[in-house]
Amino acid sequence: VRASGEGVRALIGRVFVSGVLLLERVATLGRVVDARGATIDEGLALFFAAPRSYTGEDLLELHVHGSPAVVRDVLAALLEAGARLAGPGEFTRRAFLAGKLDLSAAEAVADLIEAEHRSAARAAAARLAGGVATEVERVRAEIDDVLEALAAAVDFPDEVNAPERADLSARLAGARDALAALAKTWEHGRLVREGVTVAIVGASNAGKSSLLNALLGAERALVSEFAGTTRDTIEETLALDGFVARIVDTAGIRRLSGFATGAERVEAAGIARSEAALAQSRVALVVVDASVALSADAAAIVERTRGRERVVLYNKADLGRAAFDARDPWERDALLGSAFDALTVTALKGALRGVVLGDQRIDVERPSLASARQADAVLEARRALDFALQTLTDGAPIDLLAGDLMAATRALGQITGREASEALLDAIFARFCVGK
Ligand SMILES: Nc1nc2c(ncn2[C@@H]2O[C@H](COP(=O)(O)OP(=O)(O)O)[C@@H](O)[C@H]2O)c(=O)[nH]1
Ligand SMILES: [Mg+2]
Repeated sequence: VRASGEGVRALIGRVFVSGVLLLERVATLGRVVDARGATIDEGLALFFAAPRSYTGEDLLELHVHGSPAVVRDVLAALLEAGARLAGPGEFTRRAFLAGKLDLSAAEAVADLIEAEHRSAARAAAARLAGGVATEVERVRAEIDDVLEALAAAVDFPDEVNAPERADLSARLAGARDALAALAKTWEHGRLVREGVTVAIVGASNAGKSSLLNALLGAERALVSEFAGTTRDTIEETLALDGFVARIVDTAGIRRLSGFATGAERVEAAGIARSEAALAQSRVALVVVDASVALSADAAAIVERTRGRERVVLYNKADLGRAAFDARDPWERDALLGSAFDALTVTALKGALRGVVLGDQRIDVERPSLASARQADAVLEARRALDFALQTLTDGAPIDLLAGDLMAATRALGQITGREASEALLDAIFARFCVGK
């Protein structure tokens, strides 16, 4: 439980009792007490004096036993002693206001808390180290330099030579390209953070559930020789060298006749969920039984997923390859293999990576933009630079550049928080949970 702000020193006297003096930055054993002095718990107190704390303010941490009841009582004691509950992200917000973090680092804190996956955590940590802010500030400084040169030439036309147009163009184009590169990291960053949803679809009994299990290396989904074993969708997370795939196993999709029996109605509900999973996924992993002639249901799914991002696996190659050999010329890149074969599973992971990444390399250590807000700001700055560059090519007077260049620096300032509005801060810190 932590408390931050001016009243912290007074709070300590009311809620923490120890035989020894509570020194700054020294874990001290004692008792946490309520307003009547009754002991709630024994624990450690840590005091950080301003400005050397996370928030930049006086900050107290009470380390108590993890039972929710104890924590609740400790909170109650602090409230009674004069504290109030923090808003979501308020600690980090105060850290930002005290100049401890820039805004992109504060967002990285939120991502770090949310990061489910190691590579996502690494990317968040890289951003926390200030990579994005450094790059943005570099570009901003470059534009500021150009602005200064322009201002000097406009204010003192007799003493200062007007900057060379070619030189201005080169500098602004450099800044624009740096922003374009930064914008590209947004797409990558989103892959790392949010992952990609992959729906395993196909006719029943094609081996979809077997494939999910093989991909995960664990028996997650029920497999049987009876068609219709999978009724509901099952979702699991798979790390694929650089990004996370959320793999959804679905019930087999087939056309049902008009008059449905009770069992078929249950099946129809399962099929509806499969359809929804397919519609919501980015990538379709289509599984076809290769060992027998292509069924109408299998053909329909292959047909329907053509043109979207997908991987087609003709499965059960150990039993035969009739359907694979009879496949459409469109499906030249389909895979032939078996869910029981490790090489097939490796090839499949490679194919999924290929579909999602193409030949891009994801470097999770590279700082990347972390939010649509940051991406928008970069885009806005880039557009302003494009206008400025156009002005230069058109041969218009160079004092016309200033407006666009100022717009560009303003947009970039929103990323590091130099120009952040109160409303923007509210929106960002609302993402945090209370206590962070
Ligand atoms: N021989 C062989 N059998 C397989 C293969 N993949 C799945 N099966 C079997 O096919 C049946 C249906 O598999 P299942 O994964 O439940 O299919 P689903 O209905 O598409 O989920 C089970 O008996 C599996 O053991 C394979 O590559 N080779
Ligand atoms: Mg299944």
